Amino acid sequence: ATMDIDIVSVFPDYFEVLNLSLLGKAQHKGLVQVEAHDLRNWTHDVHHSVDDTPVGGGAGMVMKPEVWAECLDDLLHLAPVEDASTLEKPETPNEETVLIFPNPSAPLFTQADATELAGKKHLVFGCGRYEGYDARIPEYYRLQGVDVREYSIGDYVLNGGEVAVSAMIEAITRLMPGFMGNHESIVEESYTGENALLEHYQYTKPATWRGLAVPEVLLSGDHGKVDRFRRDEALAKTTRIRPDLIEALDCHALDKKDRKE
Ligand code: 6GU
Repeated sequence: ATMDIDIVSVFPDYFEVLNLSLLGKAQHKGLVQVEAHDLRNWTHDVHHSVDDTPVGGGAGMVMKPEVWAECLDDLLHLAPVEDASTLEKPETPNEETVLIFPNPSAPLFTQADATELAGKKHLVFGCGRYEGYDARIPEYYRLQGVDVREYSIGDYVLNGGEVAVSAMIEAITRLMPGFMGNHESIVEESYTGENALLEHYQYTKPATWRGLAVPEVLLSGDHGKVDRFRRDEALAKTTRIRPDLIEALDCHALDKKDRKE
């Protein structure tokens, strides 16, 4: 299965980084095709303006719906609708394509979202800049039957969606079959599965380095003991730094030995 990713931004050059590293290789292999588009290509005025002042007042600028819609109609192969207020939102949106807007005021993007999106054929990312985008843009495409998502990547504010989109694309594409050589390392990593703990600490050789020793049990060759040690460590570490993940754990995800204290 291959995936097409379109990104719309007023800084399309930012996405040059996606040609590097593993994603660059995946593109070379034909597994993913990523294309970054300049939103200003869809403007008609001499100033190529993409934003305007907020209705109702306030600071900053808001991205205009007209320019975004001309661009997104092209990328989604949709004909413009004159009066979208008459449209009934379809029960089931299109399953192959997802339109995604990074937005600091949206639900958090999680590993579960990345896993789901890794199975899609076509992803379109619309990067907002400045103080945001007109709320009728996602609304309009939902009414057209497009699966529209808005995601934040964390509780902090970035200048625009570009960094958030590259983070989401990396999280999604690395889960595509054939993207990574080593599938085990995906199965075992943090946030995956019904048992979402932080990963245990990792060590490599030498066994003692600058006076600091690797935990003895890891050198024992006893796989049962090693598994138990790593599990206990992951539980303790998660309790300490991400108690919210422990709260969210399905109690069936804990084994009998986990419960002892
Ligand atoms: Cl998705 N966008 C922006 N501008 N800031 C963010 C974010 C997104 N997620 C966290 N901060």
